[in-house]
Amino acid sequence: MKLYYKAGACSLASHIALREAGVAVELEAVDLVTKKTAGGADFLAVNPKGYIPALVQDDGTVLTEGVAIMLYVAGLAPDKALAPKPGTADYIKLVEWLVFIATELHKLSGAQFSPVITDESKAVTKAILLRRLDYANEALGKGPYLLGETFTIADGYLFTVCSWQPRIGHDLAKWPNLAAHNARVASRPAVQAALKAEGLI
Ligand SMILES: N[C@@H](CCC(=O)N[C@@H](CS)C(=O)NCC(=O)O)C(=O)O
Repeated sequence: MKLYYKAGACSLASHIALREAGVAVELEAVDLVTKKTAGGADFLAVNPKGYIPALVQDDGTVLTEGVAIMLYVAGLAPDKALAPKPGTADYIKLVEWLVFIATELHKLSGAQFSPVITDESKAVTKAILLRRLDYANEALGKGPYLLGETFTIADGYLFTVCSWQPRIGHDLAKWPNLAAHNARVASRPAVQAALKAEGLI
């Protein structure tokens, strides 16, 4: 399998899921401005949506959208319990977290990096983001993970979006539960391996 990624971007969550699942993966970086892959290919031919992550399966099938990729990867390694059994109340809770992280934390944080969004708009979305982070901090509580005792794909995703916060002027120390979660997830061997492979540590 091949994961198209950008170091430290949202694709890190898919990368963490793959490492946690123990799935062998080849990585290829993408320049998100030129839409060229590190190998010089046209990334738009892989994902016409032009964004990462994109996962190319061994049979050539291309899967996009981080949440879909993470759920797919969790399904490849049921023994790793990266997602609860589909249809259970815990599974729905997982989906609730994944959607919240994707549509609230990920997108509101991503807007802060945009070169085209005005400072005025950024200030508005930042205020909403701060409220969402307050909520995540409260709902997570002591955890240790979002669903309780067991690490799931949502934890790798929360870790990824929280790792961006200092770069947009948010000290994670403001949210002690998120800060503790971030450190806890960072210490996992699979996460260390993903960070190392992306050149982040
Ligand atoms: N809906 C997509 C969004 C992915 C996304 O926002 N990717 C960003 C990096 S974190 C990106 O590639 N942006 C470049 C672009 O949109 O042109 C998902 O959840 O996977």
